Amino acid sequence: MADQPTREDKFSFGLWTIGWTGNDPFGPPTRPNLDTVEAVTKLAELGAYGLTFHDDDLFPFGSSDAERQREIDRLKQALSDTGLVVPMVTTNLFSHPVFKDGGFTSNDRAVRRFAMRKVLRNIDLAAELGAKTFVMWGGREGSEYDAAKDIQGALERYREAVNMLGDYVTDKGYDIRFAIEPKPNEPRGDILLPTLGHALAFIETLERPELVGVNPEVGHEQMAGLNFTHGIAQALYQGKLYHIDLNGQRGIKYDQDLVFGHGDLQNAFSLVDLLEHGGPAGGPSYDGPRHFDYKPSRTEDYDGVWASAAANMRMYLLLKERAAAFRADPEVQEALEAARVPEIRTNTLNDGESYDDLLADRSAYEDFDAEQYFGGKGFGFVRLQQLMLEHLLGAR
Ligand code: GLT
Ligand code: MN
Ligand code: MN
Repeated sequence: MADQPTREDKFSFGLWTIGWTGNDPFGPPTRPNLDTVEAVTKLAELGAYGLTFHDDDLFPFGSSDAERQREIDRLKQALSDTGLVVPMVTTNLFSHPVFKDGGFTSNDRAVRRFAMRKVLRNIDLAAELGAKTFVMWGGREGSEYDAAKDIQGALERYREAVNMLGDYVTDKGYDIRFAIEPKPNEPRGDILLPTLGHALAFIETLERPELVGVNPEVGHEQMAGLNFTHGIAQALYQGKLYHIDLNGQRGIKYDQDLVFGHGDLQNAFSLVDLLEHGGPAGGPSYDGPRHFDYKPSRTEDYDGVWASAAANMRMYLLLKERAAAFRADPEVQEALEAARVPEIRTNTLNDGESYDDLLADRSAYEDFDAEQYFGGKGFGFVRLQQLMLEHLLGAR
């Protein structure tokens, strides 16, 4: 059975996750507020290594400088008492009414300038606390009505903001990189940079693309019907997986933010396999925080909240153990060979082969028997999938 979580596992939680009190569009909170110090203490006890937060999670919007400092000092004390770290910080540009049409891309220029200032102030705090990643989730950057937003203009303003932030951390000498978190919709009808692919393409238009990567969330890609593991593989391939939000989602519907693995379990398995092993042929794996961005269900009291926090880490460790067993199984290795999975790593052209050489190769075309693929040369992918599921179920 999987081990207990330790600091080396790099599990982190958003203060807004365990601290979510259950208010949703249909009803008020079902739990009282969670104090930051208690959150830190409890997470440390459970084996997490990190806490992340939005500015407004730590000190309410509009706090005086003194109130803000008091909460920062309480957090710092709790961190030094427990050894927990703050690997990532993010800014709330979505809750206060001022951001009802977004922050960086609000049609209202004064709001955009206010959003920039709010983020700059929070970057200073992130640097002070030693955070290395600054997440940007543009939940309100979007629209409900096509005529209401000049999308190309909005993308220009998004770029302007991120470019300015890149200048800021560079000039200040901060060791901080940015991670854009895509989401297709909710709370806006349509959100800008809706998927990982949109975000990766946008990043290449920036002045300092090396400072900006992605923070994909399991459920957000799955809300768009996409395969999260495929997206993460591409982000790793392009060297852009700067952070990750782990949780669970069951199909294309509202953002469920379930415990990791409590949604699409098969995709969670392949994800952990990828993060831990870097894909079937090795390749870049991920060594950053395993960050859980989930919501303890509204049905739970605080015992249930902490049980759900522990469940996220346990699911990850169980899947890691199952994935290792899958990779180590000789029958799986043989099935992978039979399915020709490793062959994708062989160049399609020979070393130095030109298109002229390919055109001259009769075995590639004139003498190639395409008909043998009818009723023959099956790939055996189903057998491989069955073996994977048997490992997932603990049947092997
Ligand atoms: C918000 C959102 C999350 C983001 C957070 C970062 S806040 O709860 O639903 O997916 O990661 O801003
Ligand atoms: Mn979510
Ligand atoms: Mn998230």
